[in-house]
Amino acid sequence: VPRGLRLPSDVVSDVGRAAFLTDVIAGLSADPKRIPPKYFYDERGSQLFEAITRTPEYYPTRTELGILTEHAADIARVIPDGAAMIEFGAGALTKARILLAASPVSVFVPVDISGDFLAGEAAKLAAELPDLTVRPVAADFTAPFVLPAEAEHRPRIGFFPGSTLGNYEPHEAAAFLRHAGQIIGPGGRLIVGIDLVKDVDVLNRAYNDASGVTAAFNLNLLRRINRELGGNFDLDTFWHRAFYNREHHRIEMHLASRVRQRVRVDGRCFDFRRGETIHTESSYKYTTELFRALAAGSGWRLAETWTDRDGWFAVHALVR
Ligand code: AVI
Repeated sequence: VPRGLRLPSDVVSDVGRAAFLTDVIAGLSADPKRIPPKYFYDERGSQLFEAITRTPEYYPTRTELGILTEHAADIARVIPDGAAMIEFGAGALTKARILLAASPVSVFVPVDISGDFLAGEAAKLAAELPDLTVRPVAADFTAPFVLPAEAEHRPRIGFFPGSTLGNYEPHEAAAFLRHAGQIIGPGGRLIVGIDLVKDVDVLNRAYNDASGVTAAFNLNLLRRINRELGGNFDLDTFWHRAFYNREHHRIEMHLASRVRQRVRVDGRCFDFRRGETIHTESSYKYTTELFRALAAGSGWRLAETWTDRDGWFAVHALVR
């Protein structure tokens, strides 16, 4: 590449850095301090999240996989023949694979921001299921995006597993459900996986695993700020704090300062009191009734729910 010629990917990463910097500066200037959880997922953060899903304490991923496997045929019954399925934030397609193998879906549209990874996973899936048309879309699924022509003029079904909706503030979750409704259209369906309210000890353990992977995942955010935004966070002076907040029915993750200190990011100073935290994530838990109300307020009717034997996780079918 000639010097001075900038690749589109460089421009994209500049835009990404600018948004990250803006959000970090605004979040560290706020009281209480906070940083949006979407910034956890750089390459190392994504690997650490995968590692979390394999810890004995973190039940959501394996519980949801169990529900999808056990009830695939029942879930498939809410999917009309010849439907186009749109998965929001698709990743490795492990969960969609289970439903697609059991259902009458003709066109599958996985949507994810990391286009290269998605293209590889989509090609593997297309080879496994030759009767299925797979059309990946590399886009931010929270913003409007263009559906491939093959998904037009078909009944549409959305798929949003992983309790990702739980990482949104309730008003954001409602906005997302309305946005998904617009993409899926009248008469469409949406299958959502969401973590349930449960015993507080089970919840607290899931976000405080004994091997410290969740702590490393949380602290990696500071490492990322140091590397990408020229921060000087000393990781040894912060600790991972996660607890269930009953009033808001959410797990909160924080990074707490062990000492009184001043930190610099991109030339700006931020003061921390001893014990002061940055709120890095909320993970909302919904009873079925709470979720029914959220859906109803966003233009959806809760039609069916599948759970595991312990009632720890739910897969809901919503109808517009
Ligand atoms: C991705 N998301 C649903 C996870 C959760 O449980 O809220 C992220 C996570 N944070 C800590 N552990 C897992």
